[in-house]
Amino acid sequence: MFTHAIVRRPGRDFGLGITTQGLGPPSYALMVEQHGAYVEALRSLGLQVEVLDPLPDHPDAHFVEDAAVVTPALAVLTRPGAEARRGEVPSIEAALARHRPTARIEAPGTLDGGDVLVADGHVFVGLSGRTNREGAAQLGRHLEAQGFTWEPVEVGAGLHLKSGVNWLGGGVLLATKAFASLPPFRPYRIVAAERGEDYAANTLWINGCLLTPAGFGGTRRKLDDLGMRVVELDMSEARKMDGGLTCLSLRF
Ligand code: CIR
Repeated sequence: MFTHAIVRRPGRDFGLGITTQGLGPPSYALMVEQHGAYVEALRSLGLQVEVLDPLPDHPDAHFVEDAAVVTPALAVLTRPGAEARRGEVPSIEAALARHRPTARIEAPGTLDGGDVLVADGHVFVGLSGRTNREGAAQLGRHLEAQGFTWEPVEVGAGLHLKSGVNWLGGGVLLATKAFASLPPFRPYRIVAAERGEDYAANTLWINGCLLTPAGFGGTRRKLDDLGMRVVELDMSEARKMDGGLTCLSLRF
């Protein structure tokens, strides 16, 4: 169960962040509204949410998940794969140091939190354009020291591992068709995102409830079949910047 979340309000310059989407320029006003609804959803599920201020000159800084990996006993500060995002880490470190001892990923390692999928005691670490083998291995040593097992997973398509596969609790993963067939995920029950609904794979489990992006009816029906409460959130503006529900918070 999660008790805390750290989020950051998007800055007015958030549209200057890195993106591969080509979905057009995002609206700041709409992003603020959608971010507010996200924070309210977390609070309604019992989380104490700490809201950080926008970080000047870091338009992707509200995607706080990429700057750290938080386990029950440790916060590992990352070394984000995109150089432009490395300046986000010190302010996340300051916020997390109030809750956990900290460790860090060191050069030449790179790691984005979006590549780290915790499935109970086992952790999948995506090797992507942002996370390299060295970064994954460094994180792996921290995880092993705390009793987790872990394994690397090649991220063939998409920005991060969690762009394509997420933990729904109870041994269930939600995955795009491309991720669903990968051997590391065979031991799990897999719910496949509906064709044409890959973005819905970025669904977030919070204390037995599923937060899922609005507008993906086929996948939504499959989530309803799991018998958990499902809450849809409009993610149109974060999506334009390659972001999703998982990357907007650090949960612990
Ligand atoms: C980036 O490219 O780094 C940001 N525009 C999006 C980061 C999304 N993070 C995530 O999925 N964990």
